[in-house]
Amino acid sequence: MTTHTESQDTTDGFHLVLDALKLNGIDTIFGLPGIPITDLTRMAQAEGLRVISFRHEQHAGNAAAAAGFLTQKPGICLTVSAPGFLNGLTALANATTNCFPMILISGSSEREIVDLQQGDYEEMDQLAIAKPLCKAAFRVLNAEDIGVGIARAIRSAVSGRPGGVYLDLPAKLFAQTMDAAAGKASLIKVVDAAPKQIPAADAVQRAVDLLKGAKKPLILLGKGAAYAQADDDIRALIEKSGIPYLPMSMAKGILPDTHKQSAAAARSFVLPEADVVVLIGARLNWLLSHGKGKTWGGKDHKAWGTQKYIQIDISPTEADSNVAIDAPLVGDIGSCVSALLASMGAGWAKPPVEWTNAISERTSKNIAKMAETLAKDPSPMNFHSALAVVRDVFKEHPDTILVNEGANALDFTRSIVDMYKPRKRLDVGTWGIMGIGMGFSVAASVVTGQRVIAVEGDSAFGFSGMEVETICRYNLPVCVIVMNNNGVYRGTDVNQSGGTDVAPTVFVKNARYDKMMEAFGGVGVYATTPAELRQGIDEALKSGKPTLINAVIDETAGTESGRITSLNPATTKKK
Ligand code: FYN
Ligand code: ADP
Ligand code: MG
Repeated sequence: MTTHTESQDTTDGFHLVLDALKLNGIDTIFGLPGIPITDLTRMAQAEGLRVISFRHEQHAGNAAAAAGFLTQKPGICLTVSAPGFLNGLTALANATTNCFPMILISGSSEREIVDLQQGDYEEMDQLAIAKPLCKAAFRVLNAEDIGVGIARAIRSAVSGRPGGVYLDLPAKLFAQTMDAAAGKASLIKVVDAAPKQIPAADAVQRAVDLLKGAKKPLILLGKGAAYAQADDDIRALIEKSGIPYLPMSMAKGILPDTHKQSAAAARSFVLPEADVVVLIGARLNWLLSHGKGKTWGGKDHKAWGTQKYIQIDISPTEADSNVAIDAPLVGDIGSCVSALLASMGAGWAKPPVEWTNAISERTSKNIAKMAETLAKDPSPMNFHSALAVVRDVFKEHPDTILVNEGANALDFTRSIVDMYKPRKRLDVGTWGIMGIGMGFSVAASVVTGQRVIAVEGDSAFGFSGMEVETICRYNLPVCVIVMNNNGVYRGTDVNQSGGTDVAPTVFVKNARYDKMMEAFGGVGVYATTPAELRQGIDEALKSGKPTLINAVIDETAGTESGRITSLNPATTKKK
């Protein structure tokens, strides 16, 4: 390890980077040591930062992204040059897509050699590669600019629409020295990193006027609404207005999913029927069928083309990205929602009971149907009977954080497992990415101190499975449930050529994922019944020990691509 041998009056790049992070309230770094940042990780730990070291940079990056979502502070991911940087880049791009604030800091090799392409160790023009995939990218070449570099990275990550920022730190920078007092003076403590953005009064009035005339209003809550931490005002808006609401997956729990105004169980009814839709931190992207097509009633529907939208978003260019937005409300969600509340005034008329009763009727019917399915106890266990257990656990332990990925494991969990508190559900987000499981779980337990349950498809788990070692190493209270149905989507596919290789979607049958956790000192549980699953979860929650429950699911259970089968291109060739 490089020791700080210079006189006390001198500092260096290593220390300036750490001091700048600490000055700005950063207390945790997710990363993976190696050239040229190994010493930086050691020194960070020595200087009192928590360093969570991973087995692959992508998971460190995902952890940083989840930390950013949960705390509104940029999560930091630290990697080595070229390959390590590229491994982290997927997480950075995903964070940007999801509007999660994070900073990927990568060491890089010498500019002089990189720019002349002379073949340096891990040579790559990382800055140029990162740029199109993130919100902002910066490189610091001189120690005296480290303060500015970190300040710009922090502001870029959290202000306006949050996102991923890349910070390139060439190896030479770390060893540069400068006078300690001048170094200290060069650091910047960022003031008001994510300034409030107050919506214009006329925009608020336009929205209120539109809402006033609505016969079938609907509020759509997205994960931007969860990120904003404006829970009380959002709840007040919904309850005061009496408007039914539909949460996107990571907005579940802003209000408890059991709230009587939740229209979650009547999704396919409310979307085409609503006349005024209020989007709060939700984009009209593929997850909402771009505001068009069958989900919204299709061209034959009586409401087609007559629906009006109010969109609350911090990004002024989000409006009209898919359909015309009649009343855009640009600002931070907290400010916009409280402005709406204030403008609605006293005596706001609740929506017509024909509308709310019709929703309640559908909701009750679907919930009753779901209850019937969940009450069944088939052998072998299927997604429903396993998730009925998880549903009960969350009801009893609402502070637990749920991490969720897979196809069927994702889709079933989303509609079966109710969330009761905000920001307790972390999932595959805007891209439907696989591989966030263990990184998100690590971050969630590290930054909140809460227990985490990760419901993972067996395929999804494979992307980050090696990080169970990380979970064990830091002794984190994470309980991973692998929904094991022997394959991608399910385990019954056959090789259409008749050859000896198994089909591309099929895994080793009856794989013992539980033994992976045992290999590193955690608890492995093999569960074939809901009772065994329940017992495994209860013990994990009680002990807080790293646990992996291999939940053996019927291998015929599961649909290809879960609920998004329609996104598979149709073959033009007759089978
Ligand atoms: C929801 N529903 C319920 C409940 N909650 N029924 C009973 N009780 C409860 N609590 C109903 C709801 O009304 C829907 O029925 C159905 O259950 C599913 O609800 P969901 O999940 O909200 O709706 P849907 O149609 O699946 O949402 C579309 C979507 C979603 C695109 C937003 O599928 C999604 O987030 N998908 C992410 C997929 C993904 O990223 N996959 C990873 C890649 S997998 P109906 O109203 O009858 O429709 C690679 O292959
Ligand atoms: P979901 O997938 O859950 O619908 P999206 O990720 O599509 O959510 O949408 C989140 C939206 O929230 C983005 O358009 C983003 O600009 C917006 N957003 C994020 N944070 C804030 C905030 N603090 N205030 C206002 N809008 C925000
Ligand atoms: Mg599977």
